[in-house]
Amino acid sequence: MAILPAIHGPEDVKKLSISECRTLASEIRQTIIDTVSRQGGHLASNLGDVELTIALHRAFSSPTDKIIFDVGHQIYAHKLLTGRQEMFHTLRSYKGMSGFPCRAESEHDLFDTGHSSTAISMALGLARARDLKHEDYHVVAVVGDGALTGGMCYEAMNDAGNGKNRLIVILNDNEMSISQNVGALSEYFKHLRASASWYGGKKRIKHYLQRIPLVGHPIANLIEKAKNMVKSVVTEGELFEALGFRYLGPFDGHNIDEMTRVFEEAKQVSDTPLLIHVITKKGYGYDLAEPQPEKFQGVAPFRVENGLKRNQSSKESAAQAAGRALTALAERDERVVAVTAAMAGGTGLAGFAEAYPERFFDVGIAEQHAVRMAEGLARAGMRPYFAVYATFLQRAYDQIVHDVCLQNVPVTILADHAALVGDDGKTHHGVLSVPMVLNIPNLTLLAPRDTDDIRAAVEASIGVEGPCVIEYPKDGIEPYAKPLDGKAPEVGSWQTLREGADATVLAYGRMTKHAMQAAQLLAEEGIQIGVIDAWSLRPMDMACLCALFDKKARIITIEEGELIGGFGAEIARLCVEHGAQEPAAILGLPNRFIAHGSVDQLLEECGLKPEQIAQRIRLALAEKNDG
Ligand SMILES: Cc1ncc(C[n+]2csc(CCOP(=O)(O)OP(=O)(O)O)c2C)c(N)n1
Repeated sequence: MAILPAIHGPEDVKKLSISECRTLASEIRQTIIDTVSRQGGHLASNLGDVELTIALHRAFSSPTDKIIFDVGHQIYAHKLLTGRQEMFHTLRSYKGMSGFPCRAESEHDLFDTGHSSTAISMALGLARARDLKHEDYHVVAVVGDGALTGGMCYEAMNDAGNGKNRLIVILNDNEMSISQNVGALSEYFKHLRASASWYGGKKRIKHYLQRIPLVGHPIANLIEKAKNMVKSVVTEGELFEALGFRYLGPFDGHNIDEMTRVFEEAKQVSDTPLLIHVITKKGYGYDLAEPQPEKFQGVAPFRVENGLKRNQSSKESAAQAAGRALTALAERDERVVAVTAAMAGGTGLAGFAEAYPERFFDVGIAEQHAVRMAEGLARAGMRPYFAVYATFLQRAYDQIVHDVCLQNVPVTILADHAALVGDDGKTHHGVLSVPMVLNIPNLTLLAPRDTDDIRAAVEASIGVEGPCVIEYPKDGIEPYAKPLDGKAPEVGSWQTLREGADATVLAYGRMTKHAMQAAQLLAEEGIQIGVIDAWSLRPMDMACLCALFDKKARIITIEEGELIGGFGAEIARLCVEHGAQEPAAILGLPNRFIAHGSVDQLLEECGLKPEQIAQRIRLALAEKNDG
């Protein structure tokens, strides 16, 4: 390592020669591969934008100029160039560096982000504020071609193109979302890349840029030339031009020199928003990732020499269990169709897509559209299943309420990555999904406790003639307990896993297991705790609940979700409604954004490990006894 250690901030990048920049790029790439192979993380995207990031920091002056990376999963090079090398080895670990932009870490990260397709809106807001305040800096949004399948980008461009605010959008086009990018737009980008002007235009732009001295020319003249150059060279960007952007490109996103010059040139254009199209290769520079970048999108720690996971596990994940159950359901029922918003692999739908390609729809990063489109499918007699991470489902709240529940159509949502997700941190925890949907009329909400019950919930959902959400944490929890009555799970019916005279825990999802473990610990000291798996969160098992009320059972609720508006809060409300004794304790997650770390570490921080639960129950019962 020669150059990277001497980079303490963007100003050091500006001092480098072009050949030093190339060396820097390979050092950064090596650092990223080494670190991600130990810590896990988003590898392929981060290898793809190293040169782009260097060029950005050469041409622009962060933090005065505002550089906003859409999603934010691709900012490792940015972190390494903005004074965070020393903590880079702690990437995604508890109390270590976040894998996403994080304001607390650096003034060069403007927002804490992790969700897609928001950067252009943010950038436009900044640009408008800048212009209103008569300030002078550049605002740059870096957006991937995958993120550009998200509708918010077009809302923002439509708005931006209407005005004259100076704004630069850089389209980082690698032909990939997580997997192959989808939709008509990806075809359009293909056309832009393949067009003759990609080569011809590139040469002419280069020639043009070389001819124009950046210093000493009247700016107006320069701008006029830039305008003409763009008009004469590029006719293919008409989509962006129609939205009011001036289109430049496409350019080679691994050519630091060319990109720097294009960005310098772009800085001179002050009367219109610009879209600069650069082409990069996902996984660039790591021979295992280049041919199969989707395998190296979000990776667990792996061995650099062969790309294999360091901890091989044959355990079935929750997504796999759900995906397999859905494929089995589709075999029996031709109405079953599957929908994903660019997350087929992550949500376990790859097998379904292979088995039933014509009944599988990848809609791009478009959760709102996915839900509304699923409603259309359901209205016309199909049984759509939309598999999505719980955190991204937040996008589609109104579609769930207005388009699905109000119409009362049978759309089922498989909300994976519910509860705490671990190292992706605060933008990715799915801890709001229960409060988000628990109160929506007509909705059935199921939260199975293990992989067998995920299967059972998917099976049961076909019998639900209305909207249904099935939510589960990402880690596959192997079956560990049977209901005392031996009955299979049924919607609206809770399962008693353990009897106990001193108190009864109502829990769902992963917390059911922790409750069982806590009950075991307490049993060893003579405290008898019953555990009920309240997996059918809506409809609740009112017969079971009223029986608890009648026998004046001391109820304790436990959930790995936000407490305000959550399951425990609803049980407390029902206690009041039924004139029953209030719960002895309502345990769950605190009302704050929880950072990254292993799920275990985060649960410990929130007091939800089995030993901690046991202690909290001990205290709650002691207090009630004293009272
Ligand atoms: C609203 C939302 N849905 C889904 C995701 C999951 N996700 C993270 S990155 C990504 C692909 C982004 O593709 P692109 O913008 O082209 O960036 P690349 O990884 O190819 O560099 C997806 C689908 C997300 N972050 N936000």
